[in-house]
Amino acid sequence: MEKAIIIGVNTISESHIFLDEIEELKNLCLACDIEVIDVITQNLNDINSSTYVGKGKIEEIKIAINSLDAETLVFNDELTPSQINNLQEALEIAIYDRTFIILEIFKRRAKTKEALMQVEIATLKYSLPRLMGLRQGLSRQRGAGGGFAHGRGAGETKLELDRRITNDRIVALKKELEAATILRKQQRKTRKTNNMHTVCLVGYTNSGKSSTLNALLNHSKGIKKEVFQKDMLFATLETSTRAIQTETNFRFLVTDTVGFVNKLPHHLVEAFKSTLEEITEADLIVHVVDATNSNYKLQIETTEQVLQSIGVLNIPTIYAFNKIDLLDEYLYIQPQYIKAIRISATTDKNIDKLIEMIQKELERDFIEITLSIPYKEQEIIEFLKDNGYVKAINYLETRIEVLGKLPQRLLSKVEKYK
Ligand SMILES: Nc1nc2c(ncn2[C@@H]2O[C@H](COP(=O)(O)OP(=O)(O)OP(=O)(O)O)[C@@H](O)[C@H]2O)c(=O)[nH]1
Ligand SMILES: [Mg+2]
Repeated sequence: MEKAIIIGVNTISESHIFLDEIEELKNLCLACDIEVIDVITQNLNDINSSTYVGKGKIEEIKIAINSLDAETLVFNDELTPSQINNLQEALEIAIYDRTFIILEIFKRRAKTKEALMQVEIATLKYSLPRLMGLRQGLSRQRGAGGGFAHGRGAGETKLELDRRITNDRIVALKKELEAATILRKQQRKTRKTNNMHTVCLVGYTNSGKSSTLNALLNHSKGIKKEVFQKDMLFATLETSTRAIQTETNFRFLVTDTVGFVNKLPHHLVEAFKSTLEEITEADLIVHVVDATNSNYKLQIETTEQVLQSIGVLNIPTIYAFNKIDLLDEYLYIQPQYIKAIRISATTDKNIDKLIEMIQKELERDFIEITLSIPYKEQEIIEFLKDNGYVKAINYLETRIEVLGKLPQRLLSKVEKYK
């Protein structure tokens, strides 16, 4: 593993948040096979615009690099191109920042063509203004830092060429991605015309979104294809949608989405917009929270900020405080989380209640009806299934009696069978 020192500037007054952020960065590093051998921090009112840390700190870092045999530095914030250049000049070592690490993890996790394209666009956009600094870093650091593909060689003309190639590649990728986006939109439209309600699972990375979807599937009738869940950051990069059918035949779709993280690179959010767009069209959001994390409130805020930035507004939200099996004490939930539930996706605790809550939310405008349908008009039952749901069917001698629910706006369509 590559040996690295983390460098962080603490500009926040609440220092425990800063320390947790560093802890998180360590995990992010680990996810790209980087071993953190030391952490050097500095308290400053503002980040130094030319060298990130203060001048004096540079000397301390130099000594640490030499005495610990560090191969790279990982900075806790996104560095500007000039900061990278200046630091490279002063320290002569490969330099990564938080953004680069997150991009690298996404790159390693991406499997579908769409995700691969999205990550590549984000990475290229991030490296475009930084080609110079990153190139120096890697050419001086031959061998170490391999695996991170950036331009090699030196010289102005080569740099210009790299810039042009990068730009062309971004344009080509965007075009290709657009085609994939159109397909995704069409799929969503089909679902909409089927009138199935969609629920989106959102939340901080590793909070248990995929596990929650699997737990919901466990309570569902019919086909069950589980999604990938794992104790690692950004296990899910692709959204996947599953249909859930409850005991009472209520059906809805649940979409598992990519997790968020503190300081999620804006290029990534931008590149994943087409994937994340799905959330903007959800009827209901289930915000999965890792209740065992001491910073869960901050994680909720981070998630909500990202949601806002992609245009998710005013969608009813249920907060699912997950992993309560690991808590010794009863979890107190602040009243600001109006609709909330304590769950455990792995022990199945309260998953049935969560389904009830989801159903209640989605059914807000549903009215219960009893219909008496002649046998020759039984296709109306399909209509009922597609647009609402059927709780019970009773086949009588001349007619079919159906108990079900339908959205208020569609009641007129079945008026004559009432
Ligand atoms: N003890 C316990 N562990 C859980 C619970 N829910 C999820 N986990 C574990 O938490 C880890 C992350 O779960 P995932 O479902 O993959 O989390 P995610 O939110 O989908 O994560 P990303 O896709 O990486 O954003 C896994 O190791 C799960 O087994 C729970 O209720 N209790
Ligand atoms: Mg997941």
